Amino acid sequence: MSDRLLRIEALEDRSMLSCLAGASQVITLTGEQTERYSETGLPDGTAVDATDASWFALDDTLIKIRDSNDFCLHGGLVEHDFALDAPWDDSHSARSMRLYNSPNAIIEDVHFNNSGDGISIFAGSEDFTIRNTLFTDMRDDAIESDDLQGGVIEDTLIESTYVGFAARPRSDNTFDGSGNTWVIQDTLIRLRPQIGVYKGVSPGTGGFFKWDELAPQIQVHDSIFRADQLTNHQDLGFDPDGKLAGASNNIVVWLGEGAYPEPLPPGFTLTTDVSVWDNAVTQWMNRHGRGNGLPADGNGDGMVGAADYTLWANNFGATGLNVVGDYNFNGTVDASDYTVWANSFGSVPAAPSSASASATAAPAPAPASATTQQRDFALMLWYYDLAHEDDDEPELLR
Ligand SMILES: [Ca+2]
Ligand SMILES: [Ca+2]
Ligand SMILES: [Ca+2]
Repeated sequence: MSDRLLRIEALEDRSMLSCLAGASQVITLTGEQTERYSETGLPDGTAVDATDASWFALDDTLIKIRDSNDFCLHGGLVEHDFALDAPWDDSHSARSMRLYNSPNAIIEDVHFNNSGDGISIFAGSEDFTIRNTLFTDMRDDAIESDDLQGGVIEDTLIESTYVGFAARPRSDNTFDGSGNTWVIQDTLIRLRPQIGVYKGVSPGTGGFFKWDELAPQIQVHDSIFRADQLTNHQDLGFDPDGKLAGASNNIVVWLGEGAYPEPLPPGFTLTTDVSVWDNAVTQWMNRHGRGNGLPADGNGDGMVGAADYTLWANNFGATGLNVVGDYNFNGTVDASDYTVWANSFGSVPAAPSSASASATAAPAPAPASATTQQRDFALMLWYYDLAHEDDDEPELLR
C-alpha cells in the first residue's frame, strides 16, 4: 500500500497520529501560561500536552526546547500581539518556537498566531515533523531552518504568512544541508500580503521558498499553494536553486494579474478559482476540529445546503486528506459522505452551550455574496474566537 493510502487509512484513527500515546512521559500544561516554556535536556521521548494551554506575547520566543531527543509538543495556542500594521523590523525576530539540538521532534495540533517566524529549527534538530498544525498571520517565515535541517511538514494549514519555507544559511554558518530533505505533504499554504514588509511595496510578500544552493532537497505532494500578487523578493517558483526532487498532485491558486510568473514543474497544476483554496481550508478546519461543527458545510458558509451537495457530487470518487466533499473525513468522497450531508441538511452551527464571552461574540460567517476579503476577515475572527474558547471545540477527530 502506498504511503498516501496508509495515511488516509490512518485518518480513521487520529489517535494513531498523536505523539502522546508513545511518549516516555507526558507533561500537561493548562491555562494561559505566565512565562515562556524553556527546557533543556528533557528525557528522551518527552511529550508536552498543551491542548488546553496558551501563550500570549510573553517574550520574543514563547517555546524554546534544547538538547531533547524525540520531543513532542501536542496542541496549544501560541501567539504574539503585533498590530496589523507593525513594521517588519518589529516582528521579524519574534518566534513562536525554537528548537536547538533536538532531533526527531514532533510538533502537532498546535495553533501558531501572529508571530515573526513560526518555528525556527536550529542545528542538531534534524528530522523534525510538523503536522496537523495551523499557522495564521506569520509576519516573516512560517517555518525556518537557517541551519538547513531536514524534516516533514504534513497535513498543516499555513493560512497566512509573508514567506513560506526558509532554509538559507546565515552569513556566519557553514552548514551544508544538501543531503537533507524537506517533505511537504497534504499542506495548504497562502502567502498573504502583509503591511509590514522586508522591502518593496506594502502590502507585500516574499516567496513560498527562501532557499539556497546549500539548502535541503524538496519533495512536495498533495499540497495547495495560494499567491495573491507578485512577490517583493524571492519568487513564486517551486524549484528554488534546483532543489525540487519530487512533486505530485499539487495545486497553485493564482489570484494575481496576468499569467503565473514562474514555470510550473511537473506535479503542479494552476487554477485561478479562489474557491479551490477556500473550500480546502474549510475542509481542513472541519477535519481538524477547528471548524463550525458542521462537517458537511463544504463551502464554509455556515449552513449545510445545496451548494455542499454540489461539492460532494463534483468530487465523488476523489481521494486525499483535503478533498472537499469528504464529509466523514476518511480520505474518500463516496456515498457515506452523502449520508452525512443528508442527515445535516439545513443545519446551522449549534448555539454555544456555554455563555463564554468569546463564543457569544463570534460573528456569523459572512454570506456567500461577501467579497473574498470580507469573508477571509470574518473567517479569521471566527477561527480566532474558536481557538480562544476554553472548551466546546467540536470533538471532530482531534
Ligand atoms: Ca526568519
Ligand atoms: Ca454550506
Ligand atoms: Ca468520506
